[in-house]
Amino acid sequence: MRIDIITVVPQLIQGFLEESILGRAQKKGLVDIHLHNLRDYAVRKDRRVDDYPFGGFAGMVMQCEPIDRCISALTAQRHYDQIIFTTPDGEQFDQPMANELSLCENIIILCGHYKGIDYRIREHLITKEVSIGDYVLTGGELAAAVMTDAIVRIIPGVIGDEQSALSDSFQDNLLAAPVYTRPADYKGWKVPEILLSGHQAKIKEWELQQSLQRTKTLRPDLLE
Ligand code: 6GU
Repeated sequence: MRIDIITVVPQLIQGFLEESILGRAQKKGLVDIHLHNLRDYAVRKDRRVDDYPFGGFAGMVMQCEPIDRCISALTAQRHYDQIIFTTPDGEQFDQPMANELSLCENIIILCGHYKGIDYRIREHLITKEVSIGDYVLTGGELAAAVMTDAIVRIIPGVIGDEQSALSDSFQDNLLAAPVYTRPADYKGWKVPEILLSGHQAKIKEWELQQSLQRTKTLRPDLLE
């Protein structure tokens, strides 16, 4: 899978992509992530990519031309399954959307910034508008990082033991059961006896009951 991220602040995402599981996934060739600095596609000498809004509103708006030039340069080279724009008024990102996007061959994520982007880009080039929750961020970079992380970690081979991506909270609409490691007794805080029993069938049953109980208590909406 290939992910192209377009932003005016690539430094915000760069370090995040290079570390840990995402960094290893790229080194292993399981995903190919490219950052594009929108300013490289600026048409003005000062490399600015925004301008005053028509109508006299406050703030600045990202111009059509740099975005169109950047997206066109990419789409001339390969087909993209989705051209995503990050925006607080987009469709809410969730696990099913991450699952669906992880099956794509190529996607573009355009990070929103400033007051917004010229609406004609959204009308003519964007195929999907996504928000990561009901709050406002200064820019779409964190949203792009969140989406990329959630999409890449479920690509087969990215997480060591493939079982673990499937047993996540939300993957089956249930919250995950608690986990423990050594020591079995820490300052008198004890690990549940059943987990030390070695009885795999009973342990599985305990895990499911814990998941159901935690979901019922913490996120009853997931059971509806
Ligand atoms: Cl995708 N962008 C911005 N700027 N704020 C957000 C968001 C996106 N999702 C939630 N808040």
